[in-house]
Amino acid sequence: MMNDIPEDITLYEKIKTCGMSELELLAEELRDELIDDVAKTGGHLASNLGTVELTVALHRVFDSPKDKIIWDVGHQAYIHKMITGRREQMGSLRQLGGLSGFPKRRESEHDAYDSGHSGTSISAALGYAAARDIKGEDNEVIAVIGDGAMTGGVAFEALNAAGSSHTSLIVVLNDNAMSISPNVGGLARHLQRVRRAGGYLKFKSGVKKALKESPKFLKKLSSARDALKYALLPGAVFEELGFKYFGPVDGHDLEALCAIFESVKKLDRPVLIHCITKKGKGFAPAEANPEKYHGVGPFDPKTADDVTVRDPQTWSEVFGKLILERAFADKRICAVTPSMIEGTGLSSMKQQLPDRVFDAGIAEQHAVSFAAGLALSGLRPVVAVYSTFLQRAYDQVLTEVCLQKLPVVFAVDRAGVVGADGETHQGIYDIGFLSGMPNMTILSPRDDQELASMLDYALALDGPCAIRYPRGRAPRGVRNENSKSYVPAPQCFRDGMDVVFLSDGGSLPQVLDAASLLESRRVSCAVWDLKQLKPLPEHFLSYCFSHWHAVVTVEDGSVANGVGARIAARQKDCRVLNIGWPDAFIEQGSVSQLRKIYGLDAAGIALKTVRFLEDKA
Ligand SMILES: Cc1ncc(C[n+]2csc(CCOP(=O)(O)OP(=O)(O)O)c2C)c(N)n1
Repeated sequence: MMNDIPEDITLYEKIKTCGMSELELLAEELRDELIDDVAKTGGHLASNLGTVELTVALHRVFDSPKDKIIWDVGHQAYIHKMITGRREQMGSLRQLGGLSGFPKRRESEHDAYDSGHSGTSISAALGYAAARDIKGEDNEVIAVIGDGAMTGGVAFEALNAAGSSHTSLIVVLNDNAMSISPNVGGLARHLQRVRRAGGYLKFKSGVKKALKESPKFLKKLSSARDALKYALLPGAVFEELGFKYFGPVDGHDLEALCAIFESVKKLDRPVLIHCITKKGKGFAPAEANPEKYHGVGPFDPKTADDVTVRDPQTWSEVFGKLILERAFADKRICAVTPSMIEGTGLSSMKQQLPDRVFDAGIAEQHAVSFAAGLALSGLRPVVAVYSTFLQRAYDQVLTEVCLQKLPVVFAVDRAGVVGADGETHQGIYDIGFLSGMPNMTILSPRDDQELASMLDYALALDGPCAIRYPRGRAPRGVRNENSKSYVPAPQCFRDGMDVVFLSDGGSLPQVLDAASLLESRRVSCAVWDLKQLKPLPEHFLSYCFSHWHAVVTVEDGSVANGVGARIAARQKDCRVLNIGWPDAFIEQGSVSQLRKIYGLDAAGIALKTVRFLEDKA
């Protein structure tokens, strides 16, 4: 069909040179290929299906890598990867050693900014634009941000700064009305009103009209009635912040997108182009259920059936059931989550007790301060959040929750290495940063029953408590009939003479297997589950240091500032080895592959221990 285009030119060049109807066909071809690729590897399917035309149009009009395209979150940049020379490698997406599921500067000069966490694209773009101005260069800078990501405080901070910067900067707002779940908040409502009003900006003429109107129109506002009318106009909120607003634009109409992008090129001011897209576009199951297809494992593209064996019960599911039961029993209990209702297991509670579940938007800082307010008013908030995203709220946890010793429970999901999402998503820093917070208690359950006991314990505490548990399958434990009287004291799982392992709950299965391996090599190992990682059990540690010559700590977290490092700092005469993830960024791969590479599987732990015991110096 691409009759005018020589076969051997790259996709990138084709996009720049072909006719509009070929461009449309090309977009469809890429969409089909994307579905087949993601069906094999898993990934952020629905978000990428929604940005096919947007991405093709951006590359048609702008000149990457000279022009900088910055993807917010970066989970929607698959088509960008295909266009910029990585089409053949899509089969390796999110695999060990393969393409990242997010933009990575080391992968391509077309990836202007490494991302993974949301809301930062406008700030980074403004930085690029300011540097361009200082250096006297003339490239374009474009931030592509979703309506979900726009709910984060950092995105508002950037809009505030960019709007008054008078510099040339293009923000493309990809509005599909969805975060992972339906988007929330006042801005989402404003955008919804614009969408419902219907009608898309008709390119060229519309752009010219919009450009003419802006300043004069504002001056013309004389009466309160006019001002009110203006406030209801699409994009008024962005105009007030200093952006020239264009939209809404049909985000699947390639011709319209190209025309608008072309028209705003070289405008000497910040502009915002409001594109309306459909999450999951072009794949019926994803259009019907964009939440499910936001992030998927491998599936059959014909039947849409999941082809991976599902974990029988995940930690998130266990937490979801437990919090719902507790909330029914105690009216003070409520859940807060920064846009992770589904991922943290809160969907049932949201359905059954909608008034007691708060989706804060992708706004971790707000979620934590909001929970602080709930706690001060006598409620018992549980903030359900992934370890990696809790990083965003470090200060609120420290200087608001911990300083005021507020009874806020943090259900820290995806703690430890998470796998395919790679560096930006590994939950290996929370032990380190939470340990430095006075008044904080940190708990680490080993199975579903212990999560129940720990949740009850945390809900009864007179201060903040973080319960951290990994991604994936939760082992089944023995039911504790007395869960209300539970105390998280260290528990012995195995006795031995030569060395004692002190483990967190997440590493316990590997540690017990390592102890068995070592036993077969005549190394007699004791294994204790610490359960509580802060405060540390001082008496018990003194006992360990006097009873064994060698202590090995194992944790599913970074060794830098981890629980092991704190234990090692307390010893006097005893040798201590800390095993955990190295003080580095951990790449993508399956959790078992990564455990093997970094010596955190049973064999690796056994080997490190043997070397440590042999090295008596
Ligand atoms: C700080 C932070 N919190 C949470 C997430 C998890 N997350 C990834 S994508 C996403 C939804 C993004 O919605 P939107 O920007 O509208 O993009 P869409 O997927 O709808 O295209 C969320 C909550 C994240 N990446 N970063």
